[in-house]
Amino acid sequence: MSPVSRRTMIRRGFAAAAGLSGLAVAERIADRYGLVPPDHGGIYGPGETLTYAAQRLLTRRSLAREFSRSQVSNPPFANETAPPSAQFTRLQADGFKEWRLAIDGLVAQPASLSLDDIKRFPVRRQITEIACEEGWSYIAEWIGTPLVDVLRAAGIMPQARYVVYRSIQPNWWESIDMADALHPQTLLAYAMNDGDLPVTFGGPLRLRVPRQLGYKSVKYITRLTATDKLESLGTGEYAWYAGI
Ligand SMILES: Nc1nc2c(c(=O)[nH]1)N[C@H]1C(S)=C(S)[C@@H](COP(=O)(O)O)O[C@H]1N2
Ligand SMILES: [Mo]
Repeated sequence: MSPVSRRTMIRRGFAAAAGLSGLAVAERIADRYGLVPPDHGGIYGPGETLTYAAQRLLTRRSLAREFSRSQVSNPPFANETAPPSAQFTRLQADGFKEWRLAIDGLVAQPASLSLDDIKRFPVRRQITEIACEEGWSYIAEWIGTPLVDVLRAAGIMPQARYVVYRSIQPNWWESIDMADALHPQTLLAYAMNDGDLPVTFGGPLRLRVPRQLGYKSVKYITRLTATDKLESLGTGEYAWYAGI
């Protein structure tokens, strides 16, 4: 080996090592400030940590863009979902009177809320864009209760770090951190564009998380669980943190 190429190799080695330790340092700092996302392991892990940490430092309180009424998409574009189950059809036949949202985990008062219970909380309306990771999006007005109000009423505990939310659709769930769970734009949405939330758009109840990609806005939700650690990341095809 000639001395030159050897020096080159050493330099490259240093560069690689510096790059790696840069990531390692970033990870340590992220960890200290609670900025490590739950999918930090694996080959995309360091990248996920940097994305999440950078977004959270910059955007913990930032707002998703809201639009004017004239910008609402007509017609909106619904993603395809699996056909609702027999259980869903039964609930639908009854006008969703028996629909319940369970709230459990790290809350002082676990609860089971009907849609009417949820509608008694403060109402917030917002016109935001929902963007699918596949590239399409639409703008709609969503009407519902800020998730934060329901969590506070249930006595969310300070140890809670995430809220897991599940759909009546089997094996469909996601989770968000407290920055999104307590964020004023995160809604338990039961209405859309001045009508009830249509089933194709997640009715009777959907979590709208407008600061993240569409797959975090789970349709037909029946259960919220506050937790300090995630046993599973969710439906899981994509990154856990999908901030936009
Ligand atoms: N229960 C449930 N929620 C879901 C989905 C689903 O298939 N089932 N699809 C997700 C995805 S990938 C996207 S992009 C949005 C699409 O929302 P839309 O149907 O209102 O367009 O819903 C999300 N929520
Ligand atoms: Mo999507």
